[in-house]
Amino acid sequence: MKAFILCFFGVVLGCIVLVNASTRSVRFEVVNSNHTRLCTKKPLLTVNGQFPGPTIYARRGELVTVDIVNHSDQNITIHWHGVKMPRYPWSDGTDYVTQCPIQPGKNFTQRMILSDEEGTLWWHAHSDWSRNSVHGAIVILPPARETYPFPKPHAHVPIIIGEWWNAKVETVYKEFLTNGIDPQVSNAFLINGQPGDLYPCSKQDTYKLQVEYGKRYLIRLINGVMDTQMFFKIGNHNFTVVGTDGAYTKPLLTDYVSISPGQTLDLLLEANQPPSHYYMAAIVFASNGNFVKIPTTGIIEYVGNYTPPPSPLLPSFPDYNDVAASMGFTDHLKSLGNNVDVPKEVDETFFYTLSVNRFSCDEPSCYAPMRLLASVNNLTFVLPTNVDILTAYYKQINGVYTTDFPDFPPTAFNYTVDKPEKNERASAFGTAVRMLEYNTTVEVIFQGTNIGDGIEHPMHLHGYSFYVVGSGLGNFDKFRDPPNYNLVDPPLMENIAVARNGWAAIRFKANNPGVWYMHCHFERHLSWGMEMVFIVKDGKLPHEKMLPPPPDMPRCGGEDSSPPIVFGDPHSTMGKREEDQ
Ligand SMILES: *[C@@H]1O[C@H](CO)[C@@H](O)[C@H](O)[C@H]1NC(C)=O
Ligand SMILES: *[C@@H]1O[C@H](CO)[C@@H](O)[C@H](O)[C@H]1NC(C)=O
Ligand SMILES: *[C@@H]1O[C@H](CO)[C@@H](O)[C@H](O)[C@H]1NC(C)=O
Ligand SMILES: *[C@@H]1O[C@H](CO)[C@@H](O)[C@H](O)[C@H]1NC(C)=O
Ligand SMILES: *[C@@H]1O[C@H](CO)[C@@H](O)[C@H](O)[C@H]1NC(C)=O
Ligand SMILES: *[C@@H]1O[C@H](CO)[C@@H](O)[C@H](O)[C@H]1NC(C)=O
Ligand SMILES: *[C@@H]1O[C@H](CO)[C@@H](O)[C@H](O)[C@H]1NC(C)=O
Ligand SMILES: CC(=O)N[C@H]1CO[C@H](CO)[C@@H](O)[C@@H]1O
Ligand SMILES: [Cu+2]
Repeated sequence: MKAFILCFFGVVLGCIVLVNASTRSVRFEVVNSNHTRLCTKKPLLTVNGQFPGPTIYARRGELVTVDIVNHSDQNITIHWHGVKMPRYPWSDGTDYVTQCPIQPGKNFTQRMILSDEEGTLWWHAHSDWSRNSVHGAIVILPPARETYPFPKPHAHVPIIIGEWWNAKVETVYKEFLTNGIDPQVSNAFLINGQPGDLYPCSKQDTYKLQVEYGKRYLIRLINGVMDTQMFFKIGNHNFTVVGTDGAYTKPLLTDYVSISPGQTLDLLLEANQPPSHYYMAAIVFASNGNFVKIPTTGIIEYVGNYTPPPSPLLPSFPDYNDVAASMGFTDHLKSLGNNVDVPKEVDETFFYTLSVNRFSCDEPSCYAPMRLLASVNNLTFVLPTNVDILTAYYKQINGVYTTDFPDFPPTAFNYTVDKPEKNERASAFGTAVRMLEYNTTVEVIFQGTNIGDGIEHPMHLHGYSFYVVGSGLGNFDKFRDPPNYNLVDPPLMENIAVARNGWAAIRFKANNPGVWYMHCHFERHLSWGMEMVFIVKDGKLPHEKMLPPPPDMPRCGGEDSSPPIVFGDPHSTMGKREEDQ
């Protein structure tokens, strides 16, 4: 198909012309299916019964329509992580931000609109913690007559690092909400759904990749775990990083990577070692906290006749809390080209502090006197409950959100001081957005704080890729740091892991109108409120405006009136006994 015009619901202004593009169609049936790992059988929420879920293959610029049918007993939303969805936030799949959830027995047809993304992205559930098992890879190939900016791979190999709890994740999540502290630690990490043979009872549950000597493989690595960054290595093989987050990078030869939840990496692997079997393995990186430290392994098996050693050699990893190794890798990522279109001047500069807070509750309805929360600029985000922010914006429903999200923290202090005042650990509550005029150039400086003992924060923005122009440890210094920004070949990403008690600066041009979530991709921090929303207004020209919603948008009751939404009341969603919900 050479060219066609795609019209959304017959509205003339809602047409986009796709040249040399085609449409693909996929069906996702959300079901509960039984799966056994570590000798423990349990029901998992999955797409089509698969864990990990199906890989979507497409070419750059294509449209993929996905019919999502919810056969499960849970509310669900599906997000296309890293897909910018130009002018069409309606299919971004974030519950209570861009849509109401797809309820049991309902369906929703989502349009995954690819534009300039090429490489690896992924899709995952955004509701509660179901992304633990509801996820899969998105492989975006170049258009038919284009080539890769590196030698052509023989095969594409999606590798998803995942996580397994022996308990039902729904139960872990409920306990976490009730107890108000860190969740129960998971029992295993997984490579393509399998723990690998270093875990008990898992010899048969090991992912195997067969390779032919002399061939080249493009590993499309995705970190789908819930709460930690990961190191990944391959025994006896170095490899070349050629992309991250759906954009190509300068080739980077390395023997390990660090990858944060949400992030993807494209790794070119040459099968050029003596035919044998070798481990690929991933192990947790976390500067703080308690996590299972057994590596998850898969096996790379050369085809042919040879006598392999009884067990592959396990690659040696950096220490699980080696901050320098993790940051050192990420700092080496650069855009493929030079003089990229990073904004050289910015219209708006925001300084966002990221904190883990404490909420003291002494009312009779409180379950615990003290619980953990999280905030951006001291604001703990509270999701609306019976209408989503996008619908409220589009239909001008008042009282759902406020537009006063702060550009700076309410008070300046030494963010990374060793022992911040305990009584400074409280945060405020709100459903506040930051409005942006169309085409505004934006810089956001994320500042990790040591309130609540400091930890990494992998920050993710919907609707955009951003350039990571700078990062460092300690407090950001507005005089010392900006002159050192990389404005030549900064990496284009949608996730950036802000180091423990460190900072990162990103830039983007707000040219995608819509309602876009920005949040920490550690699931526990997201649940605790470490998130905010940008609303990017329409431009003047027709192609600068948001498209209208599809007719089958899921609803949850508050669309047609101005419901009384309670602000600043954490009890409405958190910290209650189950029987009170
Ligand atoms: C899962 O296993 C349980 C217990 O063995 C069984 O009752 C249930 O029907 C199974 N569910 C599915 C979807 O197969
Ligand atoms: C979605 O639900 C509607 C209404 O129940 C039904 O008519 C339609 O066939 C369903 N579509 C899919 C893809 O299942
Ligand atoms: C991988 O790179 C390291 C240095 O980064 C080097 O010491 C090692 O020999 C290389 N291994 C292979 C198999 O090329
Ligand atoms: C902030 O605290 C850190 C850690 O105690 C210290 O190294 C740094 O000098 C302090 N910065 C300022 C500006 O006081
Ligand atoms: C955050 O907000 C809470 C509640 O308004 C307040 O008690 C606390 O002092 C604030 N903390 C900072 C660091 O501004
Ligand atoms: C937005 O920027 C683009 C290119 O940078 C320009 O062509 C367009 O006129 C701008 N639109 C508005 C409304 O400023
Ligand atoms: C599912 O979503 C609907 C609509 O928002 C909501 O009323 C209901 O409480 C949700 N159910 C659960 C179990 O969260
Ligand atoms: C249409 C459909 O799939 N409905 C299912 C929704 O989920 C409930 C609970 O699992 C099932 O009983 C329905 O069959
Ligand atoms: Cu975080």
